[in-house]
Amino acid sequence: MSTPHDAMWEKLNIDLDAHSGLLAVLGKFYGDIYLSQSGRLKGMEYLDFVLSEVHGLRIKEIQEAKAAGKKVIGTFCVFVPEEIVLAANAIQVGLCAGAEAGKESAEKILPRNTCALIKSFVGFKLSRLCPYIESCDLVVGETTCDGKKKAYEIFNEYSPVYVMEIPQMKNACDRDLWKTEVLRFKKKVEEVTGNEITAPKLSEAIRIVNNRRKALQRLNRLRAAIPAPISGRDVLLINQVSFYDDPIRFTSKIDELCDQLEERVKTGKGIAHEETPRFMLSGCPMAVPNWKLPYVIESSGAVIVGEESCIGTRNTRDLTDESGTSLEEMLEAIVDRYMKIDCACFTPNTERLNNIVSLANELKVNGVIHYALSFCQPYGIEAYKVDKAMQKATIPMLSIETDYSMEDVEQLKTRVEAFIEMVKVK
Ligand code: BJ8
Repeated sequence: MSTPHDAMWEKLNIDLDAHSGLLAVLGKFYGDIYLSQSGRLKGMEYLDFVLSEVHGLRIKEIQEAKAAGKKVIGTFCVFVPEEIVLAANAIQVGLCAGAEAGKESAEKILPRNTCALIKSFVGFKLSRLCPYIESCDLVVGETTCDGKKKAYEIFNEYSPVYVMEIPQMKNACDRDLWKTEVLRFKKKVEEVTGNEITAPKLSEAIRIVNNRRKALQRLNRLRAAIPAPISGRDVLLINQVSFYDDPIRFTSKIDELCDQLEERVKTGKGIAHEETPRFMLSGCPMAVPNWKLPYVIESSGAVIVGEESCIGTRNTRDLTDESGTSLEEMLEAIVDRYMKIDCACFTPNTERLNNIVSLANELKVNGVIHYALSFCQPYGIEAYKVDKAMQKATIPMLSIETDYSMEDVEQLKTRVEAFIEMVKVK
């Protein structure tokens, strides 16, 4: 079926037939998982709209910005400092990698036992399915896990990738390395955009990105109410959309939604009964449209009240210090803020264990569901330490390993239902 956006997609070298198949599946999936919910806030209509136009109006807006001279920078990791990109008057988009589409092409060149997120971004590129990737003037990779690091070398044959080196420990020399990388990235962004990053521009960019984090922090505080006033699926969607929507517009929409949420909390109303088991998700990021596990959990009689993940609190918990006035001070603040990220690629990673325990206690959860993508070594192996920390804190934990396929939905449902029964008895 042709759409008003076909000409734009064609210009971006998108495979129109495969792409239309992808959008049809996405639309059906969204209807079943999101639109079927009852008691959603009015403010979620904005998110429904953004998602319905995910490859349409937002791409059109990006193309118009490009025509006016702006550059687009695509990223796969929350380590890439968006403040620097915005300060150079460019647009940053988080490239999603949350679907199986393109898996067959990816498996022709990647080992089958590669994590689904990596197969997804390689598959999207090889199958010409993602208008965001095709809109990028620069794609930024990073040396977090080995799978990503090596996959970027292959991705680079199809589309140039600039790779940032991410430290793996948190000693003084690691901070020095990270500072060097932040400065190298600043130089690269200035080169690509042709715009110099000045102190006033960086200060404004820090404020914009912090404001979005503050709106998401407010959302997280409000959703912690008992009974839960918003579903975990909806909050996950909001976090996912934050990676590619315009940051100023997104922040104002989320602030509006939070006003509605505040009203709901005052009335003591929830989307689930107050006795409903409250779970926190912890682990790998869930990129659009990876909604499988949240759907399984919430359709089994529990509610998700927090996500310890990069598409969740790991990305919104820390603000960049806004007190610096010189460029040097602001860059130091950025270096410090990003060094706080507790990705499982770090060793040791006790910060993450402490953060999970304190978040689980703050949210008054009945249990933590640890989520690792199959073949993800950092999160899969760290699950053992998380489990020990949860035992010490006497918080029940269920460890799940899965991918983007739908084959294990019934099996997941059985395990989640058993976990719900277990926490109810406790
Ligand atoms: S800061 S979590 S966004 S790296 S799931 S590709 S780790 S094998 S995504 Fe991540 Fe940055 Fe860390 Fe966050 Fe590798 Fe694991 Fe796959 Fe992963």
